[in-house]
Order: sequence, then C-alpha cells, then structure tokens
Amino acid sequence: MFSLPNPNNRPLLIGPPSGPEPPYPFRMEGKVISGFGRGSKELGIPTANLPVDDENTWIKHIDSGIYMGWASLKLPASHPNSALYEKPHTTEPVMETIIPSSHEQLKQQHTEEEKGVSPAQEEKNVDQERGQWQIYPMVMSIGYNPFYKNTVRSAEVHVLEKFGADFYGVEMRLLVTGFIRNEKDYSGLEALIADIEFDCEVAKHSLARKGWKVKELGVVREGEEVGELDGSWLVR
Ligand code: ADP
Ligand code: RBF
Ligand code: MG
Repeated sequence: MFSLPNPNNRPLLIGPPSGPEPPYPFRMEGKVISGFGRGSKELGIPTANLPVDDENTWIKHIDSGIYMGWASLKLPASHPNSALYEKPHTTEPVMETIIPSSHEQLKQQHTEEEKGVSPAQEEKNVDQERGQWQIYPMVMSIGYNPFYKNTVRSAEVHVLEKFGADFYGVEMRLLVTGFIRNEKDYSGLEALIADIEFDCEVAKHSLARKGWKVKELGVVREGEEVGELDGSWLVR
C-alpha cells in the first residue's frame, strides 16, 4: 500500500495513459553548475542546477512550476554510476585510482593526434570520450522558489536515482514530458519537503506507464512494461 503522506490529497498519476500531450515534450540541455548551496543534499533532495543565462533562452519561455520527465547524464567513466566504471582495486594511495585499466590503451590511440596536449588534459579528453549517456526519471523545479524568495530564476533537477558521487560539470539533457504543479510558498521546511517527496512519487508512477516511458531506457525489470516514448534525443 502507498504509505507516504499525501499533502492535500494530490493525484498520483498525471496525464492520460497514452503519453505526453502537446506542447510536450520539451528538450533542454546544459552542464550542471553549482546552485544556491542550501544543503538540499542534506535534506535528501539534491538538485542538479542548469545555467539560466542569455545563451540558454528556453528557460524564459516556459512557465514557472514543477515538471517531470527524463534526464540523461553523460557520466565520465570515472564516475561510480557510469556503465563503464571499474572499481579501483588497490589499498595503496595512487594518483589514478578512478582511471579504468583500459585507459592506457585508449591513451596510446590518441597520442598521435593529440601531440602538445598536457597529460592532465589528455586524461580528461579520454575520460569524456568514454562517457556514455545514461537515462533516469526526474522531477524539476523552474522558477523563483517562493519559499526562499529568490530574485533570479533557477532550473534545478532532482534525478530519481542514488549516486555514488557528485556530477558537477557533466552534460545533462532533459526531456520534459509533463507539468506537475505550480511552485508554492510554505509555512515550514517540512511542508516543502513533503510536497517534493510526493512530486517524486507522482513522477515515478506517472513515468512508469508505457506511453510515458522512454524506449531507450534499456533494462526493464521482469514484469515491467517496455517504454513506447521516443527518447532518442537523450542519447544521441
Ligand atoms: P547545489 O546547491 O550546488 O546545487 P545540492 O545540494 O542541490 O547543491 O546538490 C546538487 C549536486 O548533487 C548536483 O549538482 C549533483 O552533482 C549531486 N547529486 C547527487 N545525487 C543527485 C540526484 N539524485 N539528483 C541531482 N543531483 C544529485
Ligand atoms: N521551492 C519552493 O519554494 N516552492 C516549491 O513549491 C518547490 N517545489 C520543488 C519541487 C521539486 C520537485 C524540487 C526538486 C524543488 C522544489 N523547490 C521548491 C525548490 C527547493 O526549494 C530547492 O530545491 C531547495 O534548495 C530545497 O531545499
Ligand atoms: Mg541544487
């Protein structure tokens, strides 16, 4: 049975079973930047912030509010959640603990065309090339966070996945498939957190339906439906 507190008896499912309706889905992308540093992580709801600047005009044309959809992250091979990650197996302090063993081979292939590039930069290039897009469900807040009375518009994404390390600077793509609710002010932090936790449940359940689930997700557990939504942009 569903046991999480349900603030204001909100519906758990949003949108028809057939999938997102026009004008959705929206596409967005950017590199993850530092946010307000309010310690959202300590509250259990870290949010990956995207830049809202003149070059990123999409944000100006979308209503403030809480959205749901899919996020893809181009995690470097050195990130513990990367499909390419190889756990370091050493107890000695080494400089290259998070560099996988096949790194040397790749490095060899690249030395010819990358003469003059510093070893540190080269290592970074190799790592990023080996990055792979990985897709996760997400909830997203766009606006001025009335509870904190921000004066600048922010775009922050809580990815519905547990991560073994931060991913600042990593490229993130979003497929925004639906609107959950307007942003609100609250009398206390607990009420804000309860609403965010319920947003996560709404996204989890709504996006699990085949019309809302991206095909590119790959692994689906036994008994789970395969997605029918086109998410090709997230991984191309
Ligand atoms: P900031 O104020 O810098 O945005 P947060 O406390 O909101 O700090 O933490 C955000 C960072 O936490 C993200 O940029 C990302 O690197 C990391 N992170 C870890 N797990 C998640 C997650 N599930 N969703 C979003 N970000 C996460
Ligand atoms: N901030 C608000 O002021 N009002 C909101 O209604 C609100 N809803 C949010 C919903 C989600 C799914 C997320 C991820 C964030 C939301 N925020 C909201 C932003 C929140 O205040 C911010 O992430 C804080 O840093 C959390 O401590
Ligand atoms: Mg944040």
